[in-house]
Amino acid sequence: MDAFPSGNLCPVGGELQFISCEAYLRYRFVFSALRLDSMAVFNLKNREIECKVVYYGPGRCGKTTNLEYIHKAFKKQVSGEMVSIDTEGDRTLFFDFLPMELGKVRGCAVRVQLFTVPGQVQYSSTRKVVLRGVDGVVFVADSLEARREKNMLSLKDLQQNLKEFGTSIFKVPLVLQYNKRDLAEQGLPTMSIEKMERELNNQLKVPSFPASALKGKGVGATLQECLKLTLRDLQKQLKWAQ
Ligand SMILES: Nc1nc2c(ncn2[C@@H]2O[C@H](COP(=O)(O)OP(=O)(O)O)[C@@H](O)[C@H]2O)c(=O)[nH]1
Ligand SMILES: [Mg+2]
Repeated sequence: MDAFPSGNLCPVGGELQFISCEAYLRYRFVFSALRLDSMAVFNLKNREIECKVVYYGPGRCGKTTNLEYIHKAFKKQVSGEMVSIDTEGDRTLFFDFLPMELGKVRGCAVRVQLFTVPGQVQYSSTRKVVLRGVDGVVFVADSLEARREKNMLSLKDLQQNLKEFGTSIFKVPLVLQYNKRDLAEQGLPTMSIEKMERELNNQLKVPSFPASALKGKGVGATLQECLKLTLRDLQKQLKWAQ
Protein backbone atom coordinates (compact mmCIF):
# COMPACT_ATOMS: atom_id res chain seq x y z
CA MET A 1 0.00 0.00 0.00
CA ASP A 2 3.03 2.24 0.34
CA ALA A 3 3.19 2.55 -3.35
CA PHE A 4 -0.17 4.07 -4.07
CA PRO A 5 -0.09 6.07 -7.27
CA SER A 6 1.37 9.55 -7.27
CA GLY A 7 -0.78 12.57 -8.00
CA ASN A 8 -4.17 12.84 -6.42
CA LEU A 9 -5.30 9.33 -7.07
CA CYS A 10 -6.00 7.48 -3.86
CA PRO A 11 -7.44 4.07 -3.09
CA VAL A 12 -10.78 5.03 -1.58
CA GLY A 13 -12.82 2.05 -0.50
CA GLY A 14 -10.85 -0.19 -2.82
CA GLU A 15 -11.27 2.02 -5.86
CA LEU A 16 -8.95 4.66 -7.20
CA GLN A 17 -10.52 8.10 -7.00
CA PHE A 18 -9.34 11.65 -7.45
CA ILE A 19 -9.20 13.68 -4.24
CA SER A 20 -8.08 17.23 -3.50
CA CYS A 21 -4.37 18.05 -3.02
CA GLU A 22 -4.93 18.86 0.62
CA ALA A 23 -6.75 15.62 1.31
CA TYR A 24 -3.98 13.77 -0.52
CA LEU A 25 -1.25 15.28 1.68
CA ARG A 26 -3.19 14.50 4.83
CA TYR A 27 -3.76 10.99 3.55
CA ARG A 28 -0.01 10.47 3.06
CA PHE A 29 0.75 11.81 6.53
CA VAL A 30 -1.75 9.63 8.31
CA PHE A 31 -1.02 6.65 6.16
CA SER A 32 2.55 6.66 7.40
CA ALA A 33 1.13 6.29 10.93
CA LEU A 34 -1.00 3.28 10.04
CA ARG A 35 0.63 0.13 11.23
CA LEU A 36 0.51 -2.65 8.69
CA ASP A 37 2.12 -5.33 10.82
CA SER A 38 0.23 -7.23 13.42
CA MET A 39 1.20 -5.91 16.82
CA ALA A 40 1.87 -2.95 19.02
CA VAL A 41 5.29 -1.37 18.54
CA PHE A 42 7.38 -2.04 21.60
CA ASN A 43 10.78 -0.41 21.90
CA LEU A 44 12.43 -2.27 24.74
CA LYS A 45 15.57 -0.13 24.75
CA ASN A 46 13.79 3.21 25.09
CA ARG A 47 10.97 1.57 27.06
CA GLU A 48 8.32 2.96 24.76
CA ILE A 49 5.15 1.33 23.59
CA GLU A 50 2.83 2.49 20.83
CA CYS A 51 -0.58 0.96 20.48
CA LYS A 52 -3.58 1.43 18.27
CA VAL A 53 -7.23 1.78 19.28
CA VAL A 54 -9.91 1.79 16.59
CA TYR A 55 -13.41 3.26 16.85
CA TYR A 56 -15.67 0.99 14.81
CA GLY A 57 -19.38 1.22 14.05
CA PRO A 58 -21.93 2.03 11.36
CA GLY A 59 -21.85 5.27 9.39
CA ARG A 60 -23.15 8.31 11.33
CA CYS A 61 -23.13 6.59 14.75
CA GLY A 62 -20.79 9.22 16.22
CA LYS A 63 -17.21 7.91 15.91
CA THR A 64 -15.75 11.17 14.62
CA THR A 65 -17.71 13.06 17.29
CA ASN A 66 -16.05 10.88 19.98
CA LEU A 67 -12.59 11.78 18.70
CA GLU A 68 -13.50 15.45 18.39
CA TYR A 69 -14.55 15.51 22.01
CA ILE A 70 -11.40 13.67 23.14
CA HIS A 71 -9.33 16.18 21.17
CA LYS A 72 -10.99 19.05 23.05
CA ALA A 73 -11.31 17.54 26.52
CA PHE A 74 -8.02 15.67 26.94
CA LYS A 75 -5.61 18.35 25.76
CA LYS A 76 -2.90 17.21 28.16
CA GLN A 77 -2.78 13.73 26.72
CA VAL A 78 -3.36 14.63 23.09
CA SER A 79 0.06 14.85 21.46
CA GLY A 80 -0.79 16.14 18.01
CA GLU A 81 -3.48 17.48 15.78
CA MET A 82 -6.56 15.48 14.96
CA VAL A 83 -6.45 14.65 11.30
CA SER A 84 -9.69 13.87 9.51
CA ILE A 85 -9.46 12.54 6.04
CA ASP A 86 -12.72 13.22 4.32
CA THR A 87 -13.78 14.50 0.98
CA GLU A 88 -17.52 14.95 1.36
CA GLY A 89 -18.38 17.41 4.07
CA ASP A 90 -18.81 15.75 7.43
CA ARG A 91 -18.81 12.17 6.23
CA THR A 92 -15.64 10.25 6.94
CA LEU A 93 -14.64 8.60 3.72
CA PHE A 94 -11.22 7.54 4.91
CA PHE A 95 -10.75 7.84 8.65
CA ASP A 96 -9.81 10.13 11.54
CA PHE A 97 -6.56 9.94 13.43
CA LEU A 98 -5.67 11.30 16.87
CA PRO A 99 -2.36 10.64 18.66
CA MET A 100 -2.18 10.60 22.49
CA GLU A 101 0.54 10.18 25.10
CA LEU A 102 -0.54 8.57 28.33
CA GLY A 103 2.70 9.03 30.26
CA LYS A 104 4.46 6.15 31.98
CA VAL A 105 2.73 2.88 32.70
CA ARG A 106 4.88 0.42 34.65
CA GLY A 107 8.05 2.13 33.54
CA CYS A 108 7.07 2.40 29.90
CA ALA A 109 6.11 5.54 27.99
CA VAL A 110 2.77 4.72 26.36
CA ARG A 111 1.61 6.32 23.13
CA VAL A 112 -1.81 5.56 21.70
CA GLN A 113 -3.11 6.23 18.24
CA LEU A 114 -6.87 6.55 17.93
CA PHE A 115 -8.45 5.83 14.58
CA THR A 116 -11.99 5.74 13.27
CA VAL A 117 -13.16 3.68 10.33
CA PRO A 118 -15.57 4.85 7.63
CA GLY A 119 -18.82 3.12 8.54
CA GLN A 120 -20.53 3.10 5.18
CA VAL A 121 -20.85 -0.40 3.81
CA GLN A 122 -18.97 0.36 0.59
CA TYR A 123 -15.69 1.29 2.37
CA SER A 124 -14.94 -2.22 3.49
CA SER A 125 -11.32 -2.28 2.29
CA THR A 126 -10.49 1.01 4.06
CA ARG A 127 -11.90 -0.50 7.26
CA LYS A 128 -9.62 -3.49 6.87
CA VAL A 129 -6.54 -1.31 6.39
CA VAL A 130 -7.36 0.72 9.49
CA LEU A 131 -8.14 -2.36 11.56
CA ARG A 132 -4.91 -4.17 10.78
CA GLY A 133 -2.64 -4.38 13.81
CA VAL A 134 -5.35 -3.12 16.15
CA ASP A 135 -4.72 -3.48 19.89
CA GLY A 136 -8.13 -2.39 21.19
CA VAL A 137 -11.58 -1.59 19.77
CA VAL A 138 -14.42 0.73 20.78
CA PHE A 139 -17.61 -0.30 19.02
CA VAL A 140 -19.95 2.67 18.82
CA ALA A 141 -23.61 1.74 18.37
CA ASP A 142 -26.36 4.20 17.49
CA SER A 143 -29.25 4.25 19.98
CA LEU A 144 -31.77 5.29 17.33
CA GLU A 145 -34.31 2.52 16.79
CA ALA A 146 -33.99 3.05 13.03
CA ARG A 147 -30.29 2.14 13.19
CA ARG A 148 -30.84 -1.19 14.92
CA GLU A 149 -29.98 -3.33 11.94
CA LYS A 150 -27.01 -1.16 10.91
CA ASN A 151 -25.48 -1.68 14.37
CA MET A 152 -25.81 -5.43 14.11
CA LEU A 153 -24.41 -5.55 10.57
CA SER A 154 -21.43 -3.45 11.56
CA LEU A 155 -20.67 -5.65 14.58
CA LYS A 156 -20.81 -8.69 12.28
CA ASP A 157 -18.46 -6.91 9.87
CA LEU A 158 -16.03 -6.26 12.74
CA GLN A 159 -16.19 -9.91 13.75
CA GLN A 160 -15.52 -11.04 10.18
CA ASN A 161 -12.62 -8.63 9.65
CA LEU A 162 -10.92 -9.60 12.91
CA LYS A 163 -11.27 -13.23 11.92
CA GLU A 164 -9.54 -12.50 8.62
CA PHE A 165 -6.62 -11.07 10.58
CA GLY A 166 -6.38 -14.30 12.57
CA THR A 167 -7.82 -12.88 15.76
CA SER A 168 -11.28 -12.99 17.28
CA ILE A 169 -13.87 -10.52 18.49
CA PHE A 170 -13.93 -12.58 21.69
CA LYS A 171 -10.21 -12.06 22.25
CA VAL A 172 -9.58 -8.47 21.23
CA PRO A 173 -9.88 -5.84 24.01
CA LEU A 174 -13.33 -4.45 23.24
CA VAL A 175 -15.88 -2.08 24.76
CA LEU A 176 -19.30 -1.06 23.48
CA GLN A 177 -20.68 2.45 23.52
CA TYR A 178 -24.42 3.10 23.19
CA ASN A 179 -24.30 6.58 21.74
CA LYS A 180 -26.87 9.35 21.20
CA ARG A 181 -28.73 8.68 24.47
CA ASP A 182 -29.74 12.36 24.39
CA LEU A 183 -32.07 11.73 21.48
CA ALA A 184 -34.58 10.02 23.77
CA GLU A 185 -35.01 13.35 25.58
CA GLN A 186 -35.98 14.89 22.27
CA GLY A 187 -38.71 12.32 21.92
CA LEU A 188 -37.04 10.38 19.12
CA PRO A 189 -37.53 6.59 19.04
CA THR A 190 -34.45 5.12 20.69
CA MET A 191 -33.69 1.63 21.98
CA SER A 192 -33.44 0.91 25.69
CA ILE A 193 -30.04 -0.02 27.12
CA GLU A 194 -31.47 -3.45 27.98
CA LYS A 195 -32.47 -4.04 24.38
CA MET A 196 -29.06 -2.94 23.06
CA GLU A 197 -27.31 -5.17 25.60
CA ARG A 198 -29.46 -8.09 24.53
CA GLU A 199 -28.88 -7.56 20.83
CA LEU A 200 -25.23 -6.58 20.78
CA ASN A 201 -23.63 -7.78 23.99
CA ASN A 202 -25.42 -11.01 24.84
CA GLN A 203 -22.52 -13.21 23.79
CA LEU A 204 -19.64 -10.78 23.99
CA LYS A 205 -20.34 -9.69 27.57
CA VAL A 206 -17.85 -6.81 27.37
CA PRO A 207 -18.04 -3.52 29.29
CA SER A 208 -20.59 -1.13 27.78
CA PHE A 209 -21.30 2.57 28.27
CA PRO A 210 -24.28 4.80 27.53
CA ALA A 211 -23.04 8.01 25.92
CA SER A 212 -23.82 11.23 24.21
CA ALA A 213 -20.67 12.02 22.25
CA LEU A 214 -22.14 15.32 21.12
CA LYS A 215 -22.27 16.44 24.75
CA GLY A 216 -19.16 14.53 25.79
CA LYS A 217 -21.10 12.27 28.13
CA GLY A 218 -19.61 8.78 28.52
CA VAL A 219 -16.81 9.49 26.04
CA GLY A 220 -14.01 9.54 28.63
CA ALA A 221 -15.35 6.49 30.48
CA THR A 222 -15.52 4.50 27.23
CA LEU A 223 -11.97 5.40 26.22
CA GLN A 224 -10.57 4.82 29.69
CA GLU A 225 -12.01 1.32 29.93
CA CYS A 226 -10.81 0.43 26.44
CA LEU A 227 -7.30 1.68 27.24
CA LYS A 228 -7.31 -0.24 30.51
CA LEU A 229 -8.23 -3.49 28.74
CA THR A 230 -5.81 -2.81 25.88
CA LEU A 231 -2.84 -2.12 28.14
CA ARG A 232 -3.64 -5.09 30.34
CA ASP A 233 -3.72 -7.30 27.24
CA LEU A 234 -0.43 -5.88 25.93
CA GLN A 235 1.22 -6.33 29.30
CA LYS A 236 0.26 -9.99 29.13
CA GLN A 237 1.42 -10.40 25.54
CA LEU A 238 4.62 -8.43 25.76
CA LYS A 239 5.37 -9.20 29.40
CA TRP A 240 6.77 -5.72 29.81
CA ALA A 241 5.87 -5.44 33.44
CA GLN A 242 8.09 -8.33 34.50
N1 LIG B 1 -27.90 13.96 19.11
C1 LIG B 1 -26.70 13.41 18.97
N2 LIG B 1 -26.09 13.47 17.77
C2 LIG B 1 -24.87 12.92 17.66
C3 LIG B 1 -24.20 12.28 18.75
N3 LIG B 1 -23.01 11.84 18.31
C4 LIG B 1 -22.91 12.19 17.02
N4 LIG B 1 -24.02 12.84 16.62
C5 LIG B 1 -24.32 13.41 15.29
O1 LIG B 1 -24.43 12.34 14.36
C6 LIG B 1 -23.89 12.73 13.11
C7 LIG B 1 -22.82 11.75 12.69
O2 LIG B 1 -21.74 11.81 13.60
P1 LIG B 1 -20.25 11.42 13.17
O3 LIG B 1 -19.39 11.57 14.38
O4 LIG B 1 -19.84 12.16 11.94
O5 LIG B 1 -20.47 9.89 12.82
P2 LIG B 1 -19.44 8.83 12.22
O6 LIG B 1 -19.87 8.58 10.81
O7 LIG B 1 -19.60 7.61 13.06
O8 LIG B 1 -18.05 9.40 12.31
C8 LIG B 1 -23.37 14.15 13.28
O9 LIG B 1 -24.32 15.04 12.81
C9 LIG B 1 -23.17 14.28 14.79
O10 LIG B 1 -23.31 15.60 15.25
C10 LIG B 1 -24.90 12.24 20.02
O11 LIG B 1 -24.42 11.71 21.02
N5 LIG B 1 -26.14 12.82 20.05
MG1 LIG C 1 -16.68 9.79 10.82
